[in-house]
Amino acid sequence: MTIDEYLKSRRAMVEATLERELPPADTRPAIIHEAMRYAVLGGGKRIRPILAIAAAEACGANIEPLLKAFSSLELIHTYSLVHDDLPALDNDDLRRGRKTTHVVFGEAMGILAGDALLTEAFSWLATPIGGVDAARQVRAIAEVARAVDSTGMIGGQVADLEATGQSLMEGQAPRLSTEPTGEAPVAPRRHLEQLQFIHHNKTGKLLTGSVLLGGILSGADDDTIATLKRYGQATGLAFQIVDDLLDIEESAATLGKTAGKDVEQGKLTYPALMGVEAARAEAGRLLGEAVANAYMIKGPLNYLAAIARFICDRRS
Ligand code: GRG
Repeated sequence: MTIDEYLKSRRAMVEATLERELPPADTRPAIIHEAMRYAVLGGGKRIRPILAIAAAEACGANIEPLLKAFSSLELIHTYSLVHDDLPALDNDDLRRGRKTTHVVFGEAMGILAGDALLTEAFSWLATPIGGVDAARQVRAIAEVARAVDSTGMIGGQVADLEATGQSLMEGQAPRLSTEPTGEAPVAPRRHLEQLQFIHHNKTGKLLTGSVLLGGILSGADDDTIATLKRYGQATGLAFQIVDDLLDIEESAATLGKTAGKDVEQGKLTYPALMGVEAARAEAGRLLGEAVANAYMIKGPLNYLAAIARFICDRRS
């Protein structure tokens, strides 16, 4: 199976699970369930559940009974997108090639749909799974919770807001290496550290948590979990650097979301701090690290390396 066939088939499993398990749109009160379904079932690469599936398969698990737990990752991810697009945060009206949830359903419903998706996710995670003992499942749930709490994804988002405000206040909006001088910017050490903290927490922890969810629910041993964690961290950081590069290089039509926003908002990003070429090189180095760790897992079906490559080569 090629990586494209693999991604297509696993994405179909996730889509079917989301479609089946989300409350029907006419569940009372209908508007919140319509908004939840609109937000979740509107496209998206489904990378996080696919990473969990791939980790579980690399560990030799039968993924069928685990699909509901894995698909909960997409609910968490979608909630973060819905809230990030709200007027108080990014104030965006385009996501996954469609109007954002709050634009269609109103701001209050955007807030509540995000809240409901996060809660629904933990309900899916806590649903008993045949063949998985309760202690292992509790450990997996705690891992996902830590990935997105105030020391994880939310902490990363807060640090991002602080950094954006700070660079604007100091009149230090990062300078791009694509400016006419062609010179690569010199990244102050403080900014690089801050940027690593933001990316590690805001994006990296949920991606790593997805891989760990797959490993833990499969009953992987501690060494394998540690390898999966290194794979997830390298892949997660590479994912965000590529996202930063795509924001500069691609159009809104290709991305399905507003392009060029990072520069407009004076955001701390890898290309802004170190230049496009150095950012691309760093993504390549991280890809190497991810692939090396992926190959250390000797399961029967291992697409982890191919997924890391897909993440680095993607155009949206
Ligand atoms: C809870 C408000 C709030 C924010 C948390 C994750 C996050 C922080 C905000 C979402 C917006 C953002 C730019 C996140 C960075 C991670 C990222 C590149 C998300 C896009 O993920 P993809 O490419 O999107 O997997 P699709 O649409 O394919 O699911």
